[in-house]
Amino acid sequence: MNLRSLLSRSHALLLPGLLACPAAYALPWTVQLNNAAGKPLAGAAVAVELLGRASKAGSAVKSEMAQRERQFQPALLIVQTGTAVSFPNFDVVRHHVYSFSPIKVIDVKLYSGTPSEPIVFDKPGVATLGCNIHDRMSAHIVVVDTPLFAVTDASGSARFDLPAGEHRLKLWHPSLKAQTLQSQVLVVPAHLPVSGAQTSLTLSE
Ligand SMILES: [Cu+2]
Repeated sequence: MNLRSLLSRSHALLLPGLLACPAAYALPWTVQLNNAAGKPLAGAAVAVELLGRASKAGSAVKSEMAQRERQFQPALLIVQTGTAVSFPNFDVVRHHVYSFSPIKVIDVKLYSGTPSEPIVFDKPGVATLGCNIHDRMSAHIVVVDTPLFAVTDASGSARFDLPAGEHRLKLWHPSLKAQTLQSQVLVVPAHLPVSGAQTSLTLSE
């Protein structure tokens, strides 16, 4: 047998083994969130720390919390710990953005355009933003120790591609009074249907 046929034979032998053991592959996993009344919970922050391990963003990671038509956009921003967030003001009026939250105290006095220095969110948790000029302006920045995060859609779901393992799921929604994320174990088994799987959870105080 020459080398070529040996290789193709071993590939043919290996391939079924790989297909039967998909643990090394990330597969679709849906997190479905409901509120205490059993209704889909849209606009919730969902993050997955792979194998429960925290990971911080590199120094080049950036994000943005804009102000348009006297509102923060988005109302809920999720970033990985270490992300530099800029606060561009697209309105003709000036804003004065503040946060008294323990993870990040902010006081960007009256400004137009984009403040030159972004703000680095270096601790995990939730920061509540307001504007000193426009009382109804409010937004949250959720800071998580993982690059795997999403906001739940109108059906209350967030989708991830996850490898097998015991991961940590972090959850938060503005309706929660606590400014800390809820945390629980998420076990993705080694053998999954290729179509993936779903976890349904209720998020309440
Ligand atoms: Cu304002």
